[in-house]
Amino acid sequence: MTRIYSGPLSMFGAKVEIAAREKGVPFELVMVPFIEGDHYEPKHPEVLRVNPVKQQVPVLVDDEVSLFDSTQIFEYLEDRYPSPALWPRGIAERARARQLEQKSDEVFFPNVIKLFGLQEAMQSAPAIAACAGCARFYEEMEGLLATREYLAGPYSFADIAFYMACIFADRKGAGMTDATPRLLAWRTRVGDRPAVRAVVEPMMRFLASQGRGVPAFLQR
Ligand SMILES: N[C@@H](CCC(=O)N[C@@H](CS)C(=O)NCC(=O)O)C(=O)O
Repeated sequence: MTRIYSGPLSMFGAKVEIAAREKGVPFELVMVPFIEGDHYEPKHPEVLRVNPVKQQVPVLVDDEVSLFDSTQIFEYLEDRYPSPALWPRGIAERARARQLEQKSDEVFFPNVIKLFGLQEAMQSAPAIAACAGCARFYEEMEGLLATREYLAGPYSFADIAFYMACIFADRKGAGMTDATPRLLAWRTRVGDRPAVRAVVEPMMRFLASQGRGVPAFLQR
């Protein structure tokens, strides 16, 4: 049985869980301990075994492989469970989709990470710059959606990654607005998928149980 180690507020773990659900992979979800200050402590022994230097979730373990990093795990899931495909078919389309998935994590999301530490200083120059970085990225995605329903054409890992990043951006004060109507419609389309709801709803319940804000668009 495949095991996915994640955390109750891990956006990277949620990416992996959504992908596994989309592909119908039978898996056991192990939620690692989570403490105040949003740290995952004490580290789970399997996380330490598989990811000893970074000590981060998500981690995936099955009979054959043990992996860390959500993007690496996406690649494994696609190879191991090719259907339904979550990368487009053509080589060029796949390359573009992979780049989008990586940009979501490494171009868009770093703005959100900056905002984590600036919640009491949202009018400061670095917070304004981070929000502007998010807004620029939303505009770029809005442009892509002029000709397609999903970021890379068919629904893909790129949508999963960016949807989760958008939830955290919204929580931290850099949510999308009416300036990007196609992106708002995309968010509804992705958020309505059963695999996405199955992962996001418990995460929002966890936030609510802690008295923490749930993005307005997820308050069903
Ligand atoms: N690039 C990694 C990032 C993973 C990551 O940042 N994980 C966070 C939780 S979302 C973590 O485990 N942090 C360690 C901690 O908070 O103690 C991935 O895509 O999986």
